[in-house]
Amino acid sequence: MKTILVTAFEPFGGESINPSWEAVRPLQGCQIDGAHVEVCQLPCVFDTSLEHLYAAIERVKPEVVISIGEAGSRTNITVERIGININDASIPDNAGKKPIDTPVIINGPAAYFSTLPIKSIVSDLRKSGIPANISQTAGTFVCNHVMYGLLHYLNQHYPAVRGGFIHVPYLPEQAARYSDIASMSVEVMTAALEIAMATVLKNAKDIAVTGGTTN
Ligand code: PCA
Repeated sequence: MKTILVTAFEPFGGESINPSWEAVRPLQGCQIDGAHVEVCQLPCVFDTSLEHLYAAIERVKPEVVISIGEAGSRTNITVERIGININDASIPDNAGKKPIDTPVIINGPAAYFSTLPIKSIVSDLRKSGIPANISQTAGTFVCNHVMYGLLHYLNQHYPAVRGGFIHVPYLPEQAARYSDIASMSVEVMTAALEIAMATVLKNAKDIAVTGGTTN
């Protein structure tokens, strides 16, 4: 049986909740189209997050790895296209580290593309009534760090394993502190991740759509 590893983050930046973990937690042990789902929470800390991620990959030996994080300013589910080899933090991580312009991996390539069928995922989410889009940047904080580190590790050690990153927006209770910020319920986020996993399992290759469909 195939196994999908889904990771999410602990709260960060003074928040008491991280929507990525709230959405991922219910998926532990569930089956998606005959595949088994294992979930893992990562610390929001540079380098330590990757140590936890690599340990989970070695423990679970997954066929697919999808990492999830919070992007509070975004309006919908965003499927990341690319992870870049840079750490450039504007706030401290949960260990107080605030790297500026350091590489994720010394002497690593500039970037890695997601190996998930990103446009198929966006297309399937939209068909299911869930707002979604491709994102061209995962930022330069711990989420990009984990996306780049994940894709580097898979490239080096498990080239047949597919991986990528999806950002989720705020939960309604987080957005309620502001006057005009988008949010999404945890149930919709979890459903979106179930759809994304099913899409990955049934699409070895991505669909070729461009323009208004997914951008
Ligand atoms: N979001 C942050 C790090 C952890 C998280 O959930 C980010 O987008 O980098």
